[in-house]
Amino acid sequence: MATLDELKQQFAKLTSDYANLIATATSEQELRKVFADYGGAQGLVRNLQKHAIKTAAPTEKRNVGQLGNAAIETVEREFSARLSALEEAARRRDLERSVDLTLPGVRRRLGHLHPITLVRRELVAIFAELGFVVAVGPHVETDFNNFAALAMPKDHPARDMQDTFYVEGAPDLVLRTHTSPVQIREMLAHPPPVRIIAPGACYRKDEDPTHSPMFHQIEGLCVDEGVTFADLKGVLLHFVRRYFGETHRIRLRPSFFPFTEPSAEVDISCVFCEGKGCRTCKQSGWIELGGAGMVDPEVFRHVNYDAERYTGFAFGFGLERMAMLRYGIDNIGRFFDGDVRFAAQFQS
Ligand code: 2U9
Repeated sequence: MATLDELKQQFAKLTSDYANLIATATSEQELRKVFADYGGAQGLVRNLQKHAIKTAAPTEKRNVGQLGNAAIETVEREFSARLSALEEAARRRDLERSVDLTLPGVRRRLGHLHPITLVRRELVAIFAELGFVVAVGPHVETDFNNFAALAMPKDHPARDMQDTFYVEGAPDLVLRTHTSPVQIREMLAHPPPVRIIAPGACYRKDEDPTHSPMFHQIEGLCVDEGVTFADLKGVLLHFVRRYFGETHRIRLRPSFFPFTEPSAEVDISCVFCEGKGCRTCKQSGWIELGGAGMVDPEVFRHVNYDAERYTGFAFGFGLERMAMLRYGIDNIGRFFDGDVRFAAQFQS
């Protein structure tokens, strides 16, 4: 049996070895291993304490136990202190290698609105000032809404003018070839007066520098008692002046559409040469913008409107064409190839 002094020295030797080991431990894992070896339930300090108590004289057991407890307390206190020091060092290392808080932040790149969206919003705002309300409809339409109600029955030659996408296995369904079916839906749902503007995507089997199989139109329709061709001219002129500038003029040339009578092509004074004559307008001073006309009474019959009492005008523009003229874009494909550098140029 060792004396109390000898035991004191043995505990002191263990805690001193322990202190040296934890001072050189460089990771939490290493530190915990040293702690377990000395201060753990099966560690050197506790084993010595257990053995000393077992072999001590009954009157010494209490003193021997206290010596062991003091050594264990030292081991635990030094473990906590060293653990905090290691954590603090790791935090400081992290801070040093991460962000320099004095540097300016990285500016996030924002997305851009597509030029077609910009044009659509601007046109809708101009027509809203004149009391036109936006109407929308599905892109997959019935034969009736897309053709028949617009005075284009099955055998009508006008259907050959449009190369239509049909829905496979559903001969009565098509991808709408214009936004006119939106107006048909609106008239079937509401009695006159109506004053609506229908912007949206349309589909035709066309593809070249000025045509895309998916494109966008904006069509307007105004039906009431006493609506005249003069009202149509006034609305078109107001729109052109607001959108392209006060100095622009319009010209209406006789044309034909199955759903309007009379019908007209709408030209504007050339946006590039202001009507003087240039390559784009082929020296004519005029550029074609879209079509317009008075709604054919045949259309009114299909939507159960009284064609004796009501008259109406309608017009249609291509949004891509409008954007090409406004921004000087020469190829319609640019709108659809998804290049953000293209869209970024038109942000207002
Ligand atoms: C109803 C009745 C009549 C809409 C009209 C046009 C003339 C027209 C196209 C020209 C090429 C648009 O730019 S484009 O893609 N449109 O020429 N559209 S009158 O007439 C309607 C519409 C709806 C019920």
